[in-house]
Amino acid sequence: MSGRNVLPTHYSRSSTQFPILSPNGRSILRIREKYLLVLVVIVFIVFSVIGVAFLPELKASNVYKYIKPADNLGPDLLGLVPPIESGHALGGHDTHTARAKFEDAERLRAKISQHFSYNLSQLNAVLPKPNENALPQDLTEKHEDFDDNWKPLVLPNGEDSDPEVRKKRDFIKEMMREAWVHYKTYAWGENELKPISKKGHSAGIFGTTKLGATIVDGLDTLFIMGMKDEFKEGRDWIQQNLNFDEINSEVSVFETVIRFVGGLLTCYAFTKDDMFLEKANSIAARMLPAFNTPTGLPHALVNPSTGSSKNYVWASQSSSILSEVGTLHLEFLYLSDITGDNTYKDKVISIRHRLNELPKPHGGLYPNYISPKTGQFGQPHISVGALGDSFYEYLLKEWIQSGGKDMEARHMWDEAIAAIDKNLVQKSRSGLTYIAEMKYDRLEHKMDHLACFITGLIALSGQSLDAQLKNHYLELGAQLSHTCHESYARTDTGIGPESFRFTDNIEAKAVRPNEKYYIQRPEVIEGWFYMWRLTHDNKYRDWAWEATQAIYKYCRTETGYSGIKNVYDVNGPKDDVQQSFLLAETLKYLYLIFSTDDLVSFEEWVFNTEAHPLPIFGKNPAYYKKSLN
Ligand code: DMJ
Repeated sequence: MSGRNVLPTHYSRSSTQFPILSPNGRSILRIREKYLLVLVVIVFIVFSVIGVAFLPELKASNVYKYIKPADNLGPDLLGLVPPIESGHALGGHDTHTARAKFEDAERLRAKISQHFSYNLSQLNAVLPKPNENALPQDLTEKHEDFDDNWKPLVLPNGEDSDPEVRKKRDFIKEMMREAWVHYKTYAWGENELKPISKKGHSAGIFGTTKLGATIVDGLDTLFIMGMKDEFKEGRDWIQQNLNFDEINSEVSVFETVIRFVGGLLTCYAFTKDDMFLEKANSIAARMLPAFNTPTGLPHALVNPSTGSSKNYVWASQSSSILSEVGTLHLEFLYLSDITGDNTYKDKVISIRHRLNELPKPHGGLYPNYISPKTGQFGQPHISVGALGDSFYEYLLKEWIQSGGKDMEARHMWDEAIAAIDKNLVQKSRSGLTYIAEMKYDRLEHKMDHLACFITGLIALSGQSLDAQLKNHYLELGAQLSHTCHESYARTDTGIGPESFRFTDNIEAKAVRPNEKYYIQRPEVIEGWFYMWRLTHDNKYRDWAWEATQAIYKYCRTETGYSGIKNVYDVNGPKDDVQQSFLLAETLKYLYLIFSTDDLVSFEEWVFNTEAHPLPIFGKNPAYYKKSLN
């Protein structure tokens, strides 16, 4: 068949009827019409280009700006339509018209609701477009209310009105006192205590020097608990002894920042004692050589005295670790903002921009390894537990710390949580919700104790979203908290293991011998702390109390607290280490669960990953600018 007969005959009209094509496919437009048509097309193209390029409301970058007001459109519109009951009030000479008017209004209201209910909730979840300039160069400059006249903090006592709750809180305070006294007796100035051997202990992360890690890490907890004498002896030790300048062994940049710099900054914010700020500043300065890499992504270890730095030999391809490069921000931002020295802030903001710009698996997941040479992700291992955890944590907390201004951080958090929710959140056979890990796109059905921190933060982040997402994240946080509790409840000691798995036969239980230990980690309790503050559901206090008793029963020795090697064995061996984060985090979160919410309130404070509360910009007078001498 020839082309001539392919087209149906109705295309073969006379020219007077504006034919487009002749049966042989050739144009039969008249020359004048052709010009006219071409002109119309050109005008259309020119206007489109001008519109997109120059009219602000058509710019792609402004779509967010217009989505945001749009999220109020429905409620605003509905607000303009008075409720039907108001029709009665109109009455008067034209009740009938008024009634009809309000019936119309009611129909409109119903229609809008029906039409918008889904879309509105989606739009409400869309936050303004992240913008690199969204984080002001210096937050404190924009703050007019707070100045050097802020007063050292007088903490509320936080006592609950219920005497039973007060008793439990006192019990936890007594555990803190014991941990402190035994450390003081047997290991004062050492990093940690070996409670059974009755001597000092130092993990590799602290190098070979005695840095008093337990003192620095535990000090703000003493302050919160009102243990003034102990606080004073710790403060004096720091003043006289804490000095990183001469340390000639490698220390962990991440651990130093979260425990030492973080702990000192909190003590400064609590007390306004310049000594704390000066120490924090000089220790942070000793970490800076680790950032001298081709990309500015820091190495894991630095020698504070020589400035040489390197990564762990065990890290895949000598990479840096996601949770380590991504968990310096709260401390460095606060330090820069209050001292006016932007060195620290520039480093961490540049890390975050870099991570933000990288293509991410599944649209918002971040592999655990990243090369400081190339800035590219390494092995595609993804985890909300070990190696990944606090990177995610700090995205949300940076946004909180900035008083809601740091939209880049918020956007990255929202994207990450959506991707975690979609790709990693799983249900076990019996319906337990958990977060799996991912390796080369395959799920590993294991959840670390470390990952349980995220339960509360997911719920917390939903608070600023629309009702649908708020409920979803609150529910997800609650379900995950429940699973983390199950990992405790399904052991013989009532304490949860380092990691737990989900198989056809096992749920929320450790499988391998090297997953069964407990080293006084806080994350499960930390999750309950957030859930308690958000819901005031007593089950979180009940769970926290069960955990307190279990830790007391199985970790306590005559001379301090120890980790245990097997949570499924009530007579199992102890590991003979009292971790500094027992004092910094675990006992602090427990104590706060049994306190009123105004003791270190969420309005003014954001907890760093080591549970050191840092001030929130614009909300807390301790976020102000100060010049160091
Ligand atoms: C702490 O040092 C911090 O919570 C860190 O983010 C993770 N590991 C320990 C406690 O488990």
